[in-house]
Amino acid sequence: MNTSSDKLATLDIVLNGLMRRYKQRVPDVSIILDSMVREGIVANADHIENDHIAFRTMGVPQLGVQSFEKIFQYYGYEKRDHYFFEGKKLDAWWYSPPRETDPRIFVSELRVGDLSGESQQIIRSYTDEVATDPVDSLDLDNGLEVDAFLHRPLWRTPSVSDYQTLLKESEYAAWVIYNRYYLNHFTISVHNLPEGYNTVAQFNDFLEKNGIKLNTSGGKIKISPDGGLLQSATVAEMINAEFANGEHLKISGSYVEFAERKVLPEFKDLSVEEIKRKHRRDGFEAANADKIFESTYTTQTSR
Ligand code: OOG
Ligand code: NI
Repeated sequence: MNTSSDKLATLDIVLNGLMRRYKQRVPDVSIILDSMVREGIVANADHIENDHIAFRTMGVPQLGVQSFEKIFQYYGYEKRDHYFFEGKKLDAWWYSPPRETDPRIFVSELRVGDLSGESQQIIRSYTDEVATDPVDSLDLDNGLEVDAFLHRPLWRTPSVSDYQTLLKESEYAAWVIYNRYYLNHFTISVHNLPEGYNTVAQFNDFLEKNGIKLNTSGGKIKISPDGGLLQSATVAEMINAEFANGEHLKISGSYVEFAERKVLPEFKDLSVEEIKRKHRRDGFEAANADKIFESTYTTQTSR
């Protein structure tokens, strides 16, 4: 019981559950994966490396990152750097995985206390329904229970008017009040793809040829100051969401991201076959992330 191999098997169940539902919610995922197979970029979609996955949370005491992270730390993820987004009122951390083949995890949290009194009151009217940290009562050895938890409502279905009030002050707040712990995105690693597709610039061309709409905030390619991490993202898919009292509204769902991690200067002489994940630029970049968050913002989705 609870050996590390049991935990990894449970982690697989949780990750597979996340990807399954995410594919159902985000039609761009299948469009992209099918196009990659059709064009011969990969023999089959299982060969695609998932660079990282991302979640969003509400920063209130019984929820937020301190609650959410316990799930993945239990399976062997380790907390790494912190990022702060002043304008968007967010904090975020990334977590390195137990196996090289697992995705990194990026978890952000809304600094609820930094919002206006009205928005705080709306958010707390929902989050107060969760009396105690729900992760503490989860059986983390039960992958199906954790999978169910990640996809079950934490609070009542929001009203359209609360959603719209939040949207005006914080698009992130509105996203979380409706979408909760649904996977926000998964990320295709492009650097191990065949020549012609193994840079974000080339992969963006391939995506646009296949009708995929990219996030343009700060330019289509977000580049870290050290030049080692290049990212792009699709614009979130709109979902016809059902709100309280049977009202419907088209809102942002999830999106797909693409990452190119360059080999670090100290490993530049390794042959292609020798290059592993540890030889490439790791972690994230606040300035890139700041623009990627906007994949679900109306400034991008209404373009
Ligand atoms: C996360 C945005 C940041 C990255 O890779 O830097 C990000 C989000 O939209 O929740 O994904
Ligand atoms: Ni990301």
